[in-house]
This record gives sequence, C-alpha cells and structure tokens, in this order.
Amino acid sequence: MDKKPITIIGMPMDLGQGRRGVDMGPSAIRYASAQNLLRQLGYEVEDIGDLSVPSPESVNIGDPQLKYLSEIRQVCEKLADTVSGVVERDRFPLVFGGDHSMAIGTVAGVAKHYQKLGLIWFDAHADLNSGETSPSGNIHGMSLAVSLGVGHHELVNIGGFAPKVHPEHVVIIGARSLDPGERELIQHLGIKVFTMHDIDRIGMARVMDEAISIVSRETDGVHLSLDLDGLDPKDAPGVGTPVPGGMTFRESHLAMEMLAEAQVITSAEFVEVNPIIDRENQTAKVAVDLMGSVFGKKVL
Ligand code: B3U
Ligand code: MN
Ligand code: MN
Repeated sequence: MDKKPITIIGMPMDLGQGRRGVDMGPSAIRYASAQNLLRQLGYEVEDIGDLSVPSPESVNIGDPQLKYLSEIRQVCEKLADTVSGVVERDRFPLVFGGDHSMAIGTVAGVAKHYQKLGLIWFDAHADLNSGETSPSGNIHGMSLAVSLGVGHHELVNIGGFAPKVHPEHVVIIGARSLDPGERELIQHLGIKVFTMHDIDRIGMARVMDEAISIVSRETDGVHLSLDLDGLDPKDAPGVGTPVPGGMTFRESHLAMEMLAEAQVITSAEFVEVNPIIDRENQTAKVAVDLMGSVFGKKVL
C-alpha cells in the first residue's frame, strides 16, 4: 500500500457549536499518541501545530442564526489554504478538531485539487442546515450543506469556488438526528444517507461496500469527515451533542478497516472531541484507534 507522508494540522475550533471544550480536542488527540501510532504503522509524519482560532469571549456572536459567521469564515479560509498547501506538497492532510464547522475549510482545501471529490460524512447528524433552517444557529450543523453549495454566500464561496462536492459523490453514515429542513435537502439533492436503521438492518459491512462504491464512482479523491458523535455515546462520551443509539466501537472499526482495504481515502479529519465532558480521554483514544484502522492497522 502506498504510504503517503502525513501532515497533522490542529484546529482548536470552538465557535461553531454551543458547548465549550471542543477547542481542546486537538491536544487530547495528540495526547492519545496519534503521531506514535502512525509512525509505528510505517508513515512519515509531521505535525505543523494548531491554527490560531479566536475564543468566543474575544469576539461578537453576530447574527443568532449564523453565530460567529465572520470568524468562522476567516479561520476556514486559513484552514483551506493550509490543507491545500499540504496536498500540493504531495502529503496526506490529517486534521484534528475542533467543532465540525471546520470541515468547511478542510473540504475547500482538498476540493481545490480534485475535480470530483468523494465525501464520507460519518456523523449522528447530517450537518445540512442553513441559517434559515437551523434550530440552533450553530454553524457546525451547516458544514455539509455549505460544502454542497447551500447556505450563506460568505461560507459557500470560501476558497473562491463553489460547490466543493456534488451530492452524488457524498454519503452520510450513522445518521439518527435530523431536522425537518435537513430531510428536505436530502430529498431535494438525492444524497445517500445510511441511517442507524440501515446499519441495524443490513449490517456495517454491506453499508460500507455500498458507501465505498458511491464515493469512488467517477471520483479522483475521497475525504473522510469523521464526527466522533457518530459513535454511540457509550463508546465516545466526550462529544458536545451525544445521541444514543449510535455506531459501536466495532462497527466503526470495521468501517475504517474497509476504507483502508479499498485504499480510497486521500484526506481525513477527526472532529468534535470534547475532553471537558469526556472520561479519561476515552474519546480521543477512540479517535486515534480509528485512525489506526484508517491507515491500515490490522490484527494479523
Ligand atoms: N442539527 C442540530 C444539532 C446538531 C448538529 N450537529 C451537531 N448537533 N453536532 C443543529 O443545531 O443544526
Ligand atoms: Mn457533525
Ligand atoms: Mn454530529
């Protein structure tokens, strides 16, 4: 397997959601020995540190339906440039978060280099809201919509082009909490969603077979955006918006192992780790464990 050198980027982002602490996610993931594990797996790894993100206390919240819009736009532009630079250097961008609004920047950065980017959105939520449909005004619930070109123009046009991905190349895995506006957009755009019902019914192996065939059909790269709240809160308690009935530790591992076998992933981010509400860094450890599987760790 081609072991492209990895560049780690930390995104201590706390502006896109309501519960404090997710800005400490990148540190928690580093403490869980991400770099060591990747080196043990035979990768060359560099960590370029954290981007600077203002704290909510130092800025104005702005429009309550698009909280911290201007700050999120600025830091996502910066993240997009950084990620794009990593791809230009022929390295694999691996981003640690941070709330899921950061995906607007990550996806913008990678999409610059791929005509047709596949996208796996591993999440309890669909993140398909806009300022008009959001029940919270939190931008972390809008990042997939923005990447698809739906939402506020300042976010949609980050990186200077839109959309970043097309609905036929996107799959959502693990969904179990959707808002009415998100259901409508899923219908309207025809996005493939594997809900927890589907995973229960046909099993993770079949879900991943189908998901991999969708994201790799006619695409030239695939980004994995993994929100730790996709897992069941029993396995990943340190997330801001836990939703019961999620993917187990084993199901999530199988999903990552199948992605590794298929050799389709060209960039990844692990987001929404909140050490403040975690237990002994369990959620960051799970993130690192899953990362191991994404990068080819096997039992035998
Ligand atoms: N859909 C809700 C809740 C939510 C989205 N993402 C997370 N929570 N983590 C919203 O606010 O958009
Ligand atoms: Mn999310
Ligand atoms: Mn989520």
